[in-house]
Amino acid sequence: MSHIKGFANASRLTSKRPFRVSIEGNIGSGKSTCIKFFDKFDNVEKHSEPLHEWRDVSGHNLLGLVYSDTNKWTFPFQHYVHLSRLKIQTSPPSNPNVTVKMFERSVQNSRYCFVENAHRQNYLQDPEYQTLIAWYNFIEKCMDINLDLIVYLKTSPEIVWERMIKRGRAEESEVPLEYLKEVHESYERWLSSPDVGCEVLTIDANKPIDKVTEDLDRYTYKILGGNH
Ligand code: DGT
Repeated sequence: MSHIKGFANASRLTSKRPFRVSIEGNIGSGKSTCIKFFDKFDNVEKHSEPLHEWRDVSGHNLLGLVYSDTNKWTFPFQHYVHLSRLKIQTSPPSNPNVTVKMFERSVQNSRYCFVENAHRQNYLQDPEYQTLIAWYNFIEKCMDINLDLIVYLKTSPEIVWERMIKRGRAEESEVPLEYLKEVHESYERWLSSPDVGCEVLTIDANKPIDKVTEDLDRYTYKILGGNH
């Protein structure tokens, strides 16, 4: 069942910038398909996860490295993810017609989902974790990184694990179900917290894609913040 967990949105500091929507969910939850659904709206600027950048940081495939030796490479990988998300989230709109900016995952996701999980699982040592937090806190203080809405494509780890294996992305070939359970738990903790900072629209993404699309259609007014 889909539902909206909401409260007053105090995060949109300036009416000048576009409405910011982050599409969130576990690996294989269907975030890219969800973003494609909004292709038909000219006023929506869309950003998929910049996997191509993570795969070629001056010749280094950071995504591949993090899965090949998670303890060693999580620290630089999260740094890079953080930087690329920050660029997407805060860059000015590409043209004056843009009133909504939609992106796959957010700076907040990096901080409160993946970094928290990495610390809990000891993929990040405490000094590394504290360094990443210090960066996040500084940026949060100095820049408007606020979100206006999170669309949470909620799934069960078993279902997304099957999808992930089926799509056969090279870097993910050895990712165990256990990891998807960890990421799921981390999402649940973050998005059920009273401090999440914006409304969360939860969509049941275990369902087949046509059913998810029906929900996206039904909630378009909400997802675009009335800008359609
Ligand atoms: P979708 O459409 O929901 O299947 O999403 P995709 O396939 O476009 O993206 P997804 O969720 O599979 O993410 C791409 C890969 O990047 C995946 O292996 C998880 C990884 N990833 C993304 N952000 C982070 C992060 O902050 N930390 C870590 N460790 N991995 C991340």
